[in-house]
Amino acid sequence: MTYQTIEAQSIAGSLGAEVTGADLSKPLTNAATDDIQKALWDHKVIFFRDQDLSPEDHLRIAGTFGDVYRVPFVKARDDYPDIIDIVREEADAGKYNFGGVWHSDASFDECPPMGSVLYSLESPPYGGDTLWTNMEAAYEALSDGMKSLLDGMNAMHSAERNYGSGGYFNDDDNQSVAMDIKPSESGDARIAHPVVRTHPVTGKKSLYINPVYTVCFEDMTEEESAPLLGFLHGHAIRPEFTCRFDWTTHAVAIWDNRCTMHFAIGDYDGHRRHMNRVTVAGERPA
Ligand SMILES: O=C(O)CCC(=O)C(=O)O
Ligand SMILES: [Fe+2]
Repeated sequence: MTYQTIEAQSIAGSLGAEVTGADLSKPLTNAATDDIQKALWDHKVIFFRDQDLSPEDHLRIAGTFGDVYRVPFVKARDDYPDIIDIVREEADAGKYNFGGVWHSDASFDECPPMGSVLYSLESPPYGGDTLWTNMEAAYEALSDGMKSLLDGMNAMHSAERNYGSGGYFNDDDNQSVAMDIKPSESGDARIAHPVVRTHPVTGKKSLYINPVYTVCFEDMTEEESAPLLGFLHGHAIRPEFTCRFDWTTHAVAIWDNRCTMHFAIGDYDGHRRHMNRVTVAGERPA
């Protein structure tokens, strides 16, 4: 895969590439914008290091992919309502860790985000890596019988376990020190999405379930759904489908939220980690 203005070096066999040759603090030429988009479709998550971004730069990069998605339940920055601060303080040691479970962002929404642009403002001295997994590769590796079974199924997604009225964040013991996360009754809603979705740009099929927001298959109980969902979740995070990014301060990750899951590793107790995220709106999964 070659590009006119950038180079992309894979960091793992299945997905993820580090991109060089782009200065994201400057408005991008049309050719550079096309290249970066193509690199994202090719690699599903792309990384840039040593980028000195203002909030305006950050918003402009995200804007090349689409409209901003306002993240529910998580309070945005006061000065930039389209940017969320993702912070884990020293005092969050041993508990709170935003994104510390395999998930696809906001799959509980009717139209979940297309992707995100995540920027590191402060990386801990060690740890705090993020993992991504390739849900297209996970789908491809299934047997023909399993593929045709799943092709016709829907699953129910909900924020209920995290942000619902009985969810994790409704417990005072689970509050973040720095982030303001507001559970509400709207978090209890459920929405059906296809278990196998087709990417609107590449036309490729991928698994679209995740262990946080997918509660059951449509028209089945949670108990009935758990064995197959459990198998699929374990299958989807087989190490060969994943990549791992070791953040450095001022690095950027852009991921396609439609064909990946990710996991933020909270293994840096006693240190601070601070990220900014701009989320890009997406379409209804089909
Ligand atoms: O902090 C991270 O590495 C990722 C957290 C997360 O899940 C997200 O920003 O969507
Ligand atoms: Fe996330």
